[in-house]
Amino acid sequence: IVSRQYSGGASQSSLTIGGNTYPSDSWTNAPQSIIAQYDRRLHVQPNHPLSITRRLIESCFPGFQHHNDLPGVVSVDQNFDSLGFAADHPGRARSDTYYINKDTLFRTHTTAHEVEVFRANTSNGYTIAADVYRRDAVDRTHYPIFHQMEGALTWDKSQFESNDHFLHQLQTDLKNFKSPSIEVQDPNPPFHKESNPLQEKYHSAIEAELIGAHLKRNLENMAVTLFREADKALKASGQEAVLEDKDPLKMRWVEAFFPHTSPSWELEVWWRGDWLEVLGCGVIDQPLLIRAGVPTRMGWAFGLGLERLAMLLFGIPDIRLFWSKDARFLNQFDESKPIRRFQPFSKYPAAPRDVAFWLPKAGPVVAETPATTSSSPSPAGGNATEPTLSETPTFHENDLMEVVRGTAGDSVEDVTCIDNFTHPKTGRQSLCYRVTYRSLEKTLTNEEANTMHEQIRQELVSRFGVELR
Ligand code: FA5
Ligand code: MG
Repeated sequence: IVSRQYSGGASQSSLTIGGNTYPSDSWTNAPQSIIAQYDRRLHVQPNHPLSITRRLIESCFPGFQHHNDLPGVVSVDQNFDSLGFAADHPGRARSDTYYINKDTLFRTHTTAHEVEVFRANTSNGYTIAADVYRRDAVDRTHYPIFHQMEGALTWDKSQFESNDHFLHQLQTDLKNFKSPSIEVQDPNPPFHKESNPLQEKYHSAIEAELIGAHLKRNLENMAVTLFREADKALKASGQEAVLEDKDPLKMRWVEAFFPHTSPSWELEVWWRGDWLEVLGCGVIDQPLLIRAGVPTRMGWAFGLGLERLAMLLFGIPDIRLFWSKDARFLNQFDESKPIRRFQPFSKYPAAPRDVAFWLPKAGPVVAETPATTSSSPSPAGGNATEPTLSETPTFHENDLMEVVRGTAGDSVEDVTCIDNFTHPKTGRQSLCYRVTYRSLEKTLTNEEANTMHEQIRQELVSRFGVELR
């Protein structure tokens, strides 16, 4: 029953992205603002904070092969089907994913490349760093393009089956893996074997246990490396360090679900008074490895967000800064030196403007509940809606975010729903959003903010048939 969704203005019959041309169709929703930023490749720009963070993580996995050049336009098969995403998995929804056409999209995670990299199987372990794309909220921690880093390690099953020495060695390694500087709450937490099975059909209990433990100890080690660097940078800038030398770094494992791993976990780290989700991981789904043509391999994989870690390492307060070409930003980072805290340049004044409107009466309303989208957890976060074409435009909160980004770009710091009201008699729904305009590079005049805001209001009317209040 979902209807025609916002196409981002892509009304042409084809799209040209990175030198390739793709036919568009009724699934196309990738806007020019995204296409224009394709191929900035921030994660490999020398001295860029995302590149520095990537290299620091790579250094935690010696001997791994590092893939940093895999192109961001992938097939639906690569991004979803080959990873075991169900046909009705919400991550596939057009409200959450940028489609180029029904078969082609901007990858929503680096996992899109797992099958091809396992197929090539040139080494036991690898990382993949790349730009990923998700339709999402507008605020200081969300940007429609961000960067992920994937890591995976596999063994041949025969190593487990026929080699007592190998097993013994692995067990001993794991036992000795106790870093004195961390405190892991519940290093091997219980999980639900029904929803997060041990893959008994493929893995013996000891194999599953060893792979899971090896995964967790390696990632704990990586987290220690990263957070110690963050702490050193804090101390060097004269700020109060977060970790005391003798205090352990606190972490915990939380059960998670991914179609491409089982069992799965998320690692959270206690940082400045809060639990911070750092990554998702798990034992690789064996059917995925079978599809990749390496049925005798088994192992673990993880995926993390580079911005999240870079913001924490360098103290970068707004995710838009990573895209800045301003020398006052770029000149602060030097990959040949220890990490230093970012020194914010002057903050320009904010210009908040509200927009309130009635949604059109006809058609179901696909809108997220106010102010909850910022925690949208996975490529899966969102509404499971199977798009079929009809004449009624449907409104999803991410469509508004897209109108704002398409019109005002990086001049908007935040968009928050401040009122959501359904008229008791007519049943009509009214929404009010506060759009906070603030450039990172200059003071916006009242007139500039007004002009952008008026454009956004008119777009909402023409795209979705809303009635402005
Ligand atoms: C995934 O994308 C899985 N493919 C990760 C994975 C890989 C699991 C391999 C198992 C094996 P998720 O959507 O949670 O999961 O994203 C992974 C990480 O990316 C998060 O832990 C977070 O660090 C980061 N991340 C996710 N969404 C955002 C966002 N909007 N902005 C910044 N970072 C984000
Ligand atoms: Mg997650």
